[in-house]
Formats: sequence, structure tokens, C-alpha cells
Amino acid sequence: MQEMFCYQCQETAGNTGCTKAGVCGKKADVSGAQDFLIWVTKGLSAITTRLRGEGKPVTKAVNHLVSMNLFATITNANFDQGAIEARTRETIEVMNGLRRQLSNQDNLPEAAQWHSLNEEEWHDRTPFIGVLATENEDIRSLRELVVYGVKGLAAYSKHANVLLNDDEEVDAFMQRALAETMEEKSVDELVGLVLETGEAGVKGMALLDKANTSRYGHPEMTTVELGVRGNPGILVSGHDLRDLEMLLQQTEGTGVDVYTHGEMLPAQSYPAFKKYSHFAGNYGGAWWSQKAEFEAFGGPILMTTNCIVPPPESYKARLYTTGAAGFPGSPHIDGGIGEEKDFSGIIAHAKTCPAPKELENGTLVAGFAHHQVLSLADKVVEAVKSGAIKKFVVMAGCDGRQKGRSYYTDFAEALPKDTIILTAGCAKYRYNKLNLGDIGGIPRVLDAGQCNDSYSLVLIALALKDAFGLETVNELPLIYNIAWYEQKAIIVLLALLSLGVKNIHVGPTLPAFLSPNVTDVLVKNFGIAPNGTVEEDMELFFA
Ligand code: FSO
Ligand code: SF4
Repeated sequence: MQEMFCYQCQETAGNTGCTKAGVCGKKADVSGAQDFLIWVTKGLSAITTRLRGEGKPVTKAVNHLVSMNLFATITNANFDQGAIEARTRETIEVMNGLRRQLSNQDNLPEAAQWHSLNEEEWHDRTPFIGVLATENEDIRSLRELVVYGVKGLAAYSKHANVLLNDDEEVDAFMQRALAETMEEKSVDELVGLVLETGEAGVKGMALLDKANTSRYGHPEMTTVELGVRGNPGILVSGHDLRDLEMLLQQTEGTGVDVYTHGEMLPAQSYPAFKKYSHFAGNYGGAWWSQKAEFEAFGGPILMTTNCIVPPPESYKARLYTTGAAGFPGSPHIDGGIGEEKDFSGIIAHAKTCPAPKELENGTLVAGFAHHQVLSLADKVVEAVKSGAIKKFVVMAGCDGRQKGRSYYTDFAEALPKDTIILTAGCAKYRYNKLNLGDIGGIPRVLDAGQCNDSYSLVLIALALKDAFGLETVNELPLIYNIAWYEQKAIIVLLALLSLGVKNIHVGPTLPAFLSPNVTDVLVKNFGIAPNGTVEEDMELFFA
């Protein structure tokens, strides 16, 4: 029997599956612990779904537990087996309590009947409950597509939850969808569930957009410094804006600067964060280049979510994790939803460190979420009407370390000068420092923010459709050339499909978890296609 099986991300071994250890650095034991956690979380979800069916309420604490469990198993979020198993224990305890509230306990799936807190029994069961337990490859493919979409949605949902925004409908959906992946369903029924997942994804991203903008204001066009200052600093990475807010508050007046990294760059454009004078610039690039960058930074790093690259001993002790993130041997800062976290330890640590070593200097421009772009709408519409802008290219998604991803830099550079790139997510690091210029004052790279801010791109597309009096967004001069890496990109993709967007190009490879038949369904119904070479794609899109 193989030691593990995981094919949830774009870098999966041989584009088929990681079976000995993850390309991401996830060990077989951790992979097994994550599989078991997902299995009992599905069991808990079967119980909560039945409770709702019986008209009984499910608490926010249970909803948050489900989301955090899912989030902790996303690629590069949590490598700490102890932390994963602690979640499993809590989940089984909660499940044991909720099961008793059911009026009808008949025919619950095995996962929902699991009650043992004995870890040896968990380990004995683990080889039989993972991805490959579903033998039919099409059913397996669709079930996993739903689970990965729900994992991405859970991450977005959790970011809204920490800002005390909840959507019971989204939570109820995530749990029902997880429960339904354990039921006997036809391919057609599962395709329906995939689209429902996309619809819930739109709601989840809207919830997070509202949570972020109502608390921190609307992102605005901002020139972001790429160089460093002379004080010691803390580097914040990941996606959790609430963590950043607490850190900025607690570092104020301490002589410690706060820098953004990776997916935290978009925080630079929120009015609520810009007011802090010790909020320094952005340091480094996308998640995968963190080893060299974290080494050079010299001070402590706070990882609020994925993407963690397993740290070498040289900086393991200054890589702090919080929330769903975790790495064994790296300090973890506790604090649940709604709680004030105590960052005094990491701040004290920063004071003992040298100022960051400069990697680059100069600036970049960010902050083009929907509110900012729509305030320029007249200018944009005019530029399209005059022919100054011929096409928009959505290049949202993720970056990754595979060599083939240089395609995105080359593609951005090869684009005709009358095109505008709409981006979100860490994919932008392939071209956001290229100085691609502007069209009549509109930058050619409009960065809406984090991967979840792809929602902004949807709002922008809908506004353009209305401005031009079109029936659907598919009639716009808009190309989708999306890069994916992990499960948040999957929920973004499913959200776009649920909104009727067609002909999305996905790269640098199609997901390994899509079986040939499921790929066929996506090609026939939605025109999904893999990207080609830069030359082929230029010809395809612009000939
Ligand atoms: Fe990137 Fe990582 Fe934001 Fe992901 S830093 S890859 S899709 O976590 O979520 O874009
Ligand atoms: Fe492999 Fe990706 Fe799974 Fe890591 S998350 S084990 S790289 S498929």
C-alpha cells in the first residue's frame, strides 16, 4: 500500500499524485492526519446537516470548527501533526455531543458514527478513508472538486468570521456539500453540486469583501515602497487582515516596523492600515521565493495563513504561525475568532534583530479593487470606445515554483500595448514589477488584491457589461488566462463558472484530480482549456 495520496494542488508529483511525501514538504504522517481530520469533519457535517433538517440550530462555534479544519488542510497551511490531531480530537468530541441531539440517528455514514478518541484506532482506519477510497475515478474526481472548492471557501469564510461576519447559508452549504460527498450520487448530481459550490463561493467572497471594506475602507490606488527602512521589522505574510490590524496596533510606538509579504501586499491599499506610520513597504515576492527572502529579512515573520515553505533551521524559530497555519518547531500564536491575540513575544523578538536587508527598491502601484476601478469607470469606458483599450486579460490566481510559470511573465510582456491586465492573488508577482506602463493614465496592470478579491474582478466585469449594454460578460473584450496552485483558486474558478463565464484558460497544467471524463464535461459545457505556449496563445487571443 502506498504511504499517502494527495493530488489537491498544481505541483502534485508527476501531475498525478504525491504518494511518498508531498512536493510541498508534507510528510506521509501529516497527510494521513489531514485525511482523517477531513473524514471526521465530513462526519460532523453529516450530523449538522441532519440537525438543520430537524429544525435544530447549529452554533457558530461548530461552523467555525468545520471551516478551520478545512483551512488547516489546504496546501502549505499546516504541517504540524500534533495541531491537526488536536483538531481531530475536538471534532470527534463535538460530534459525539451533537449526535445525541439528533432525533433520528438511523443510517448515518460511518464517519458520522465515529466516536473513538483513541489515536491508534484513528491510524488503523486512516489508510481506508482517503481520496482513493472512492474507486470510480469520475466520482472521485467530482467529489474532490467539491471538497477542494469547499476548502477554498472555508478559508475565505474564516477571514470574514474573524471580522465577526458570518453567513449561516454559506456554512450550511459547506457542511451539506461535505456530507453529500459521502453519499451515492450520479455524475450529473455531482456536477450540480460542483456548480452549487461555485454559487456559494460567490456568496463567500461577497461576504469577505463586505467584511474587509466595511472595517478597513475601500482599497485605493497606492504607491507601495519595495525598499526597506532602518528599524527592526516584522514581516507579515498570508491573507488574514485582522491579524495584521492587531499587529499594527500592538507595534505602534515600539520602534518596530511592519512589512507585508506575498498575499499581504494588498493590505497596503486599505485606508485603515495606511494611517500607521510604522507600516513600511512590501518585502519580496510570491510565497515560493520565501526561503531566500525570509533569510534576508533577518527579523521575525508572521505567517497568518498559507503558503508556508518548510523553513530551514536557520530561521525556523523566527517564523511564527497563527490561525490555521502551523509548523512543528515554529512558535504558534494562539487566539480564536473574536479574541485579541497577544503579539508581545514576536515584537520583543523583533527588537533583538537587525533591520531587514534590502532586496530591491523602487515602487509598484496597487489598490485596484472594485471601488477604485469603478470610480475610474468613465475613463475606462471612454478608452474602450476610443480604441485605446482593445482587450482586458484576467490573469488572476496563484504563483508557484514550477519553471513553466515563466509563461505568465512572457505572456504579460508579449501582450499588445492596448491591453489591460486585471489581476488578483499571488499570480501577479510574475508581472507586477515589469513596468508595463499605462494607457491614458490607467495602469496596464490593475491589481484588485488577494485571490479572494477576484470577486472585485467579477464586479468590474459586470459593471463593464452594463456600461456597454451587453447581455452577458462573455460578450466583453475579456480573456481569462488564470494560473492556479491551490484550493482557493479552485473556489474562484467554480465561482466564475457558476456566474456563466465561459472559455477560461487554466494553467500551467490542468488539475490532476480532473479525470478525463470530468475534463470533457468542463470543456464541452464551459469551454475550459489549458494554456498553450505564449506564441500559440497570442495567436489564439489576438490574431
Ligand atoms: Fe497565493 Fe498561497 Fe492567495 Fe493561495 S499565497 S497560493 S490560491 O495561498 O491563496 O494566492
Ligand atoms: Fe502534493 Fe500538493 Fe498535496 Fe502537497 S498539497 S502533498 S504538493 S498534492
